[in-house]
Amino acid sequence: MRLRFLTHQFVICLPCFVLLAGDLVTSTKPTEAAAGPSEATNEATEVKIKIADLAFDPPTVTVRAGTKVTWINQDEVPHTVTSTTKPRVLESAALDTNDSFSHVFKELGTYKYFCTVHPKMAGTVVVK
Ligand SMILES: [Cu+2]
Repeated sequence: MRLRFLTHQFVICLPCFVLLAGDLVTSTKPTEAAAGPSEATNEATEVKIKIADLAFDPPTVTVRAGTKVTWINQDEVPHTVTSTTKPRVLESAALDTNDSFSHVFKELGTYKYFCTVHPKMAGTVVVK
């Protein structure tokens, strides 16, 4: 009885675990690295932002200069990654499903962007 309960619980949590694992790759990598012994391990070299359900996920990321940020469209409709102000640091083509767009942020600053197809979709990359 007890064993069966545990097994049941495991099955329920497996998809959660997969989702969590996916999130860990994108959002907790810098945090994980921050616990490291030296400054060098503190720098994530790549951060991924998922585009799904008409939103950038996570909507805001904070990275160090030199970080490559990659957006991956996991939606059924096309999206763009476009700076809100000119000159446009970010100006992707329309990304179809599973297309991705990358940019290496070399200069400090706050980079706001949106989707030209769905202007209410907004995101921010903070480089510091
Ligand atoms: Cu869009």
